[in-house]
Amino acid sequence: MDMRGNDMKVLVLGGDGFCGWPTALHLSDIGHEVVIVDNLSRREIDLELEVDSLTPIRPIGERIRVWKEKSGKDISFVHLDLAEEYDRFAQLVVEQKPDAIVHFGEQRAAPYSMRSTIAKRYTIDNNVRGTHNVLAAIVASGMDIQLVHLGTMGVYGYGWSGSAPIPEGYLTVKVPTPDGDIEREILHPANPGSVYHLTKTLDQLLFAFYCANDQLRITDLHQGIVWGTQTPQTALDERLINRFDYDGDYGTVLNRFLMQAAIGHPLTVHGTGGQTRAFIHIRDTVRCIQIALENPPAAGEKPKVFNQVTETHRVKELAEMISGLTGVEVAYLPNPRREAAENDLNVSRDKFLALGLNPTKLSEGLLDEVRDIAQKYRDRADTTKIIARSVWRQGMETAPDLVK
Ligand code: NAD
Ligand code: USQ
Repeated sequence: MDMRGNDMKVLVLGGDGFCGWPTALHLSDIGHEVVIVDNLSRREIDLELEVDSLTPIRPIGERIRVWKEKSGKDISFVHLDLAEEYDRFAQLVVEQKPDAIVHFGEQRAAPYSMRSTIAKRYTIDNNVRGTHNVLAAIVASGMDIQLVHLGTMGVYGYGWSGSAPIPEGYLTVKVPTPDGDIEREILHPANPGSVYHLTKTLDQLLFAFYCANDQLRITDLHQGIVWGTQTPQTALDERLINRFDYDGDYGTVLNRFLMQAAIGHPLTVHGTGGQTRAFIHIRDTVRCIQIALENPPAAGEKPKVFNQVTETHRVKELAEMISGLTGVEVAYLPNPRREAAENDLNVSRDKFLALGLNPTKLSEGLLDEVRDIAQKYRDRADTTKIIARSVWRQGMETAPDLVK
């Protein structure tokens, strides 16, 4: 099948998750044949942490039935562990003959990855083995299958390159030699801030090797923090609703602040709030995946890297903005993480814009999100799960509950 715009068969690994589910629906909506592969481990971690999505997510079978009812389109689901079930996955690839694989299927919370020795080992085993199994299965199939992987802005770390913009994946460096300087293009140095982020830097090396050795076609998307909940497809029916994490391990900063504002909980800034991070709305995430699929690298090219971000903000400024909109106070709490108290962040993001991405602005969507999601489902919140309690090193201090 044609890879540029015409219908493709796509395996969406991790397609039951926060980014994977709306992406599966978006790709199905625009005419691709979608197969979701997921071991439902994210739902099991909710049970382990005794938390639940703020939004009432339905079982995967029901989600898929409702999508068929609403759109007339089929999505299939395979319950499979990418890290543990290599043979089944390799067989699935041969049977399904996908044109492309989109890989979201990893443990993605930095605090969860730091909470215990068990969680550190699980995150490394799950993510690195899973990614390597995907690559090995593509090679073993002998087929030309494009891989799009969700990486993270956190592979670059914060502050490494001073005020220079963070490039899209690669850096040109001068190497001094006795015969004069030579120029080389290298992967941007890795500077992970958690065991989770470390797995994404290891993934990058796996991709570089398999592109060079086996001529695989791989795109690595260095995504910023995703905010928002719904896409046009997940909003079609309440039974298609996307998950919304607000707890101290899986909740990400902006969605946490929006939920906290909706229930009148002080906004939980870690430290001074001088941390600057990159953001993207979930509606733009799904568009970026589509654009990446439509613009694959050629065989033999090194991995194609896009910075998948639309805005950068300081945590403190986000808290002040939401406090100004809602009147909820800002709390400055001990930071449970080891991270720079302050950093600037200047990110190159020209590639997606050049390919037609029209970003959703944070300033336009914040209040809708508070009203339509956070306030609507506020009664489902467990306020004892809000404070972040996973610490980067034993003995670090965390805040007490601030429940009002
Ligand atoms: P999520 O936890 O909601 O979804 C991940 C999905 O993968 C879950 O459904 C989980 O059950 C599945 N999964 C995990 N391990 C698996 C395995 N071994 N086999 C099969 N399925 C497995 O996470 P998300 O927020 O949707 O993130 C998806 C990807 O995007 C992750 O790789 C993450 O690193 C990346 N990302 C997320 C964000 C964000 O803000 N959410 C930002 C940047 C990058
Ligand atoms: N923070 C607060 N208060 C909170 C929660 C977080 O001040 O209540 C701070 C954190 O200390 C950190 C920043 O906000 O400085 C971002 O934290 P986060 O939990 O929103 O994001 P992070 O841990 O970086 O991870 C998330 C996703 C991960 C993805 C990453 C993209 O969980 O999967 O890879 O965002 S990025 O940050 O660009 O690397």
